Amino acid sequence: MPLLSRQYQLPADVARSAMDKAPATPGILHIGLGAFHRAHQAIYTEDAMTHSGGAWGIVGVSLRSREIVDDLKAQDFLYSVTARRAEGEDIRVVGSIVDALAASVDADDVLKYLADPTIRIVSLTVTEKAYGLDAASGGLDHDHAAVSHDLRSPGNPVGVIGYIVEGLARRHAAGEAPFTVLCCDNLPSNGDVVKRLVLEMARHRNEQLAAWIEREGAFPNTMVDRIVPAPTQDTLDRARALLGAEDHLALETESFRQWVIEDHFISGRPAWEVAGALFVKDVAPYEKMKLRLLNGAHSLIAYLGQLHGLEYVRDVMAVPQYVARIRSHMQAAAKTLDPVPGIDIDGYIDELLARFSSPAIAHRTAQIAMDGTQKLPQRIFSPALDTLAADGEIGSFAYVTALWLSFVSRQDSLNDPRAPELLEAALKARTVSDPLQSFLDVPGLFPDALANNPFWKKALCEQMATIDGELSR
Ligand code: CS2
Repeated sequence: MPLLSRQYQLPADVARSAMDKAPATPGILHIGLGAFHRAHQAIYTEDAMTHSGGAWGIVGVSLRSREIVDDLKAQDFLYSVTARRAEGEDIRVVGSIVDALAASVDADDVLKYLADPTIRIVSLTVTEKAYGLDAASGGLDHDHAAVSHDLRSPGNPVGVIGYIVEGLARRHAAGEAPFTVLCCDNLPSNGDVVKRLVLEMARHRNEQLAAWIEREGAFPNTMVDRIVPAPTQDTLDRARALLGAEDHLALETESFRQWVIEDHFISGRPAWEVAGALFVKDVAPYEKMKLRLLNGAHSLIAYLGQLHGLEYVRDVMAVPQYVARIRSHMQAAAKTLDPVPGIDIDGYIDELLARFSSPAIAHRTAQIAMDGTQKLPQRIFSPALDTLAADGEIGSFAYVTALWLSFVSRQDSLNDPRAPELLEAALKARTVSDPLQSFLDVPGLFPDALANNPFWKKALCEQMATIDGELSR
């Protein structure tokens, strides 16, 4: 079986715009080569270049995995994305990535690209936990391994913030303009968050660098959305059948995609709007809506699924009583939102329920259940605090949190950067008269305003009892 490459003759029914042109000149360096970027921004960028031109080829950097970089190189940086719907599927080959580097072995090349003024945008999808954000202070977490390394050794960074600061420092020293930093992770005010971390690390090196970044830099906020399950052997098998070639990087996704971006770029940007991106002055209402409705409901679905032995999101959506609960959770979360220009929230909720239910998408509840400590603050705790402040009904937020704690309590190992503390709290909870308190006592697990709120604790206790009842039935 041939490997997907520029030489390979694709079957006539596979969209191949990428392969008919020479690779674009690099203009973007993207850190985080996971499935989401390749099925979202890489496609918007390719479509923007196809319609409006521009030298916006993507240099992909992987901070951890070398395998993905080796696979991209072996396939001339090409890979396929299949958008799956109940009624059918569309496969296309994407070619907007033009180079790939593994930071663990190519650090010097990554830094050379970052210093090169032809790179005008540095975009990021590294997951919530990679930033080294201290949720309580909003600043850098000095205990985060990459943060503490990069504060000590700024010239040889290993973490995402360290790379950005070193790249900007080189631009500053050379008298060049900074690059725009475009965060595409599911964090509220993601651009503002990254800006604060970058400024803090830059200030640690020298005040002038920080002042220059603050004055000249740009960190637009964004809201990104596309459900992209981690690829499986089935994904690869189906791509092989459609392509007639091996594609070790094949992805499957839903056909829906959305991207809302603040239009603040220092040295231009691709015409992403021609590919459907929405440029706005203020992303905050869109971001809040997406994090609290889509991602919040996703966490609810994930822990329900994990506790009830349901492997995929669509399996949870096949149980009517769960769907009712998911809808009512989204309705509770919707009460905490600001008006979102151009969006009817009830319609948005219906659309989310349809997306989650799609039989064509195999999205593992285990995938979403990972990293709860990094996800629940913006998805569940923030709307819970807003609801408490408005004297509203917090039961649903307490229910999701109680599901998460029940899930944690039933695991021997966890995929979460705070796994040791969580597992220790779970162990302690088994032996004390007030089990919930062992979780509430873990420093920074909940915002103080929640951990110390008697109504929250009472609601959590009630929901824990409800869940124990549900699980013993
Ligand atoms: C999911 C997200 O894994 C998760 O936590 O909630 O990855 C979700 O699929 C995307 O944000 C959808 O845009």
